[in-house]
Amino acid sequence: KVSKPVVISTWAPNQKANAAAWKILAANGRALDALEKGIHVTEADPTDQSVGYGGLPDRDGRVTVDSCVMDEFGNCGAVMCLEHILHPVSVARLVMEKTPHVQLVGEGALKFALSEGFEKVNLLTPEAEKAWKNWLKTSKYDPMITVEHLEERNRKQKKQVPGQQDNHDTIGMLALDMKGNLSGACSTSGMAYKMAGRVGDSPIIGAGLFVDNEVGAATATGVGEEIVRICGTHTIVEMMRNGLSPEEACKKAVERIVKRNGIEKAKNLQAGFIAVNKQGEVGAYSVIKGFNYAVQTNEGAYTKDAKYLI
Ligand code: SD4
Repeated sequence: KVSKPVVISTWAPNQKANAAAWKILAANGRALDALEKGIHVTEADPTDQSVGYGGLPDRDGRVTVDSCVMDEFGNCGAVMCLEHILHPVSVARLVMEKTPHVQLVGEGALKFALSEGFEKVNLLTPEAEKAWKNWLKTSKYDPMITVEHLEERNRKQKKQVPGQQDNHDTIGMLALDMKGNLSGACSTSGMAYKMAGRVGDSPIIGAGLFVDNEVGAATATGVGEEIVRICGTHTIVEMMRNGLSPEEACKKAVERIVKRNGIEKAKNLQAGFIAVNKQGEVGAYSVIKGFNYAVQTNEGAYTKDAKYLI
């Protein structure tokens, strides 16, 4: 039996994005339309410091955003290192729908967005600017750990570890619509205090997002470099094609990251995956404790802690 529609997002607070997507899914709308509306909620939310407005800047104080979409036909579009645009997911969609390309970066992406009528806005909130200025005091780039883990470690060490921050609230979102079609979308401001020009997994098809309408879809959050190195989401979709459940497939990708890094190093880095298959089954897995996700189905909305490997 197929459970549809279904929408799943990385991180529990993105339940609010699911709710916006659900309105479209429940009205027999297209998965891609639902995801775009859902992601808008998080992009506009100043309290999410890893996505769009309110996102933490790079080390030079610039908020640069990455986003991609992939639809049921295997079409895809992405923007990378885009500045001043509130809804990068919509620009990514237009790259897919209106250009002969799949990826636009930096200035070219901004030029395209402006030509499509997007307004130039300031994405740097006073809070994010303050956090950046505070970070400049140590300038220590340490994207490797989640707050929950850090707290646990601090409790053990009984001292503060300066310069570390929770970096992980990127929204990756997948939906199966009533017609049984799958799509996915992802949006992030990337790792806080990254080098200028740095792009992670989130706008990379096959790394931060992959959709195959015959099989399933997957998306990711966490340390993007690790996710790119194993082509995380493409790996997961291929695992599902070979018969693994979404959770088993996500676990396989996590295992590759841990194997590559070794357990000791992997203890200090987070990567989390979510997936949905053609039957509407969902699953997730992460490297370390602290990853959660939000799901909405006909049975209701819920959030859940992902299982983790180490
Ligand atoms: C990146 N994967 O740019 C993103 C970061 C992330 O929540 O997931 N933040 O590497």
